[in-house]
Amino acid sequence: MNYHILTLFPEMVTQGLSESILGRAAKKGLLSVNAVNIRDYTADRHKKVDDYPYGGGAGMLMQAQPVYDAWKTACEEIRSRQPEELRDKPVRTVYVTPQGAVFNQQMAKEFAKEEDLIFLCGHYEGIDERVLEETVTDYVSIGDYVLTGGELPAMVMIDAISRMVPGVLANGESGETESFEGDLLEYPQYSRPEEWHGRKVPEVLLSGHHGNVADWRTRESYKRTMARRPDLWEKFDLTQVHSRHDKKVLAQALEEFRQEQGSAAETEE
Ligand code: 6GU
Repeated sequence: MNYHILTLFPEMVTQGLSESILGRAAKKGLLSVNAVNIRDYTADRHKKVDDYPYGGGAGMLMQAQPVYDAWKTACEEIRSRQPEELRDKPVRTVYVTPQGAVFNQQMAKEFAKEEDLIFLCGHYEGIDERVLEETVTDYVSIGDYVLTGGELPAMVMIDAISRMVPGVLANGESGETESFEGDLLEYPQYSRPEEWHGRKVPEVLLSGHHGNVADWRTRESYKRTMARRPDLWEKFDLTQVHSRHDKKVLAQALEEFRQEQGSAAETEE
């Protein structure tokens, strides 16, 4: 995966993506991060990249020319490496904006299939609409709140996309979280010591009984999702629970959830 990030703050992006798992993946050649400074492409002799919006209003807009020339240069570099049959396919260009579709795990998986991705990061009050019309294929947000620029959201998306690229996660780690892929929350986990601040690790995890451990984890995932993310639980497809055994585990989780809700309500009284 080759990322091309068009930004006024290239160091922010390169610094943020050079550590930990993504840094290791870059060293292995599984991904590359090409941060392009939009200011390097301005035709203005004072290196200006912004101007006032027509019609008035607060703030400044990024101008079309430098954005377009930075994008075109990235596209040409990508095209020069592509086989001829891909030349007609537009280069996937993501504009990170709170006005986009909200990013999720499914989108991370889809983007991970691309060989190259361009991220366009806005600043100030936005970017001249005309250059967006000519370059952007995907408008994507990371949630319903407003940030000062597109760099952090681009980094968030790049992190989520990269862990879905084969080989980026170490052996044993998997981008595919169990069989559910973001439908359910993860179960709680424990490491040594067996007792800490008077709190014991659940007995079943010390039992060595793999079947019971798996069932306990499934129940905890169900219960945690019911308690913390009722919106996710409502969408959870119960028809994917097939066997008699799996249905029993689900029924136990529902029962335990009801009991635990009951006792939590009592404590509040
Ligand atoms: Cl993608 N960009 C900006 N500037 N703010 C955001 C966002 C993106 N997603 C949520 N807030």
